[in-house]
Amino acid sequence: MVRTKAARAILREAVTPQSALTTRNYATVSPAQASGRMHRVVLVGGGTAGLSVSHQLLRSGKFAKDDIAIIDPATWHHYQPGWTLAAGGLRNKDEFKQPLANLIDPKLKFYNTGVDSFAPEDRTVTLANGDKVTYEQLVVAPGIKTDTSSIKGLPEALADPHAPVSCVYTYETCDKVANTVQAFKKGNAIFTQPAGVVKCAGAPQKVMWLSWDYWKRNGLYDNTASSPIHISFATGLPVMFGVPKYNAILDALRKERGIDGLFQHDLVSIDGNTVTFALPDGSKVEKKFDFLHAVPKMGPHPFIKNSPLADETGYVAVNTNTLQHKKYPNVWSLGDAANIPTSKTAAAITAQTPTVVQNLMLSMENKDAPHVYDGYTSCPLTVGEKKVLLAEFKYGGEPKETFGQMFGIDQGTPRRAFFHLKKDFFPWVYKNYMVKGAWGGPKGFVR
Ligand code: UQ1
Repeated sequence: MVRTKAARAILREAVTPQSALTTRNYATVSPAQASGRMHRVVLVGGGTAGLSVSHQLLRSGKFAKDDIAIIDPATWHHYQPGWTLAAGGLRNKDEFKQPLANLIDPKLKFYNTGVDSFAPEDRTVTLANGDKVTYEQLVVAPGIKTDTSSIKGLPEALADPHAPVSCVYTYETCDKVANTVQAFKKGNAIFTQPAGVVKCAGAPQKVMWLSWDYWKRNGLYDNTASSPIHISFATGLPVMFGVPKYNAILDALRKERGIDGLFQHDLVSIDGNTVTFALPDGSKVEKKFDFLHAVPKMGPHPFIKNSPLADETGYVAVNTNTLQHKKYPNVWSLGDAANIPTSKTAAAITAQTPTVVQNLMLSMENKDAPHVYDGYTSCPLTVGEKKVLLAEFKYGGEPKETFGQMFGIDQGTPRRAFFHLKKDFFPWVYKNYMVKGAWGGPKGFVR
């Protein structure tokens, strides 16, 4: 049966529960309809979450060309977990970079531009160029912003090729980590982690462990105070890691390796070779450094924070189990921008994607049997010596170990096999399967 696009839209309208949200009058054609900028599903963000969800929706076979649209201003898509490997000198950062347009199936409409604002009552997104796009279902997954200017002096220090200051969290600076590590021979090395939200909360210490490994292999560090290099981990948090099981192991490793723990030290500024930390009692403390790995504050993009979709934290207000918006039932959010109390990682996206995909489709069919996300996330912690501690946990900081369940092994023990998963398998499966909607994380390949 041949149906026109308009007829399909009207049919859909009749069967879509969200049609009750807004009564649309087909006698008055909106600018979005007139220009064809009307889609069944609109995704804001073509990152790990946006690509996984859009391609899994497409794989369901229930969507026609241009039914689904992605809005993203980026030219490049980066596999950010790869940046730790670049920082450790294990891989080249350009191996993890691809043109975003190449990763988007031609059946998806791609708006290669930013979002200006959301009008959820009208089911409309206004693009940066003023165009309006309407949707039946909206998926919000634009990630978060790494704000190097949140630390006074950091942007200048990062840009100065002679300053021994680097940061794993940006494409521009992740390889500077390896360069400065390799050039460093003697003095005080400080690795920081801010108080507050960061993506992949283990990355600041992964960089430290990989640097430790390099200096140790090169005879510059022997886990004692007599080494030419002295290492400190200065974190805004009271612990090494938020999950008690893994924290105990990592803190023991820190002590065994002679690394100073400066807890509840929140980096605020860099001036020459002096860093200033804020302490919980409101006082400040200064430290001298000869090498610095600095991690800035991160937070929601202003167009999310200032939108009707955000709660008071600035993140998208969703039910933490169904990932459905608390106020607008045809809006969903996953990934770094969603207000869900779990660690922000690509592994988390593997578990959040089926929840959004299944619940969104059920909602379109007016069915109600929600798929539940349990907070699963993972942090493959490179601890040096070609070993990885594969932390996997869910809401409440409770371990949920894939290989523990399968083979009865304890993932708290750093292992070589996990190092190869992190260094070789995950980048490969991400590039060849996950961005195409064909990888389900611990559940394996998607049919
Ligand atoms: C995963 O699926 C994944 O995506 C490719 C990662 O890369 C960032 C991971 O770090 C992890 C841990 C997973 C989860 C998969 C398994 C098999 C534990």
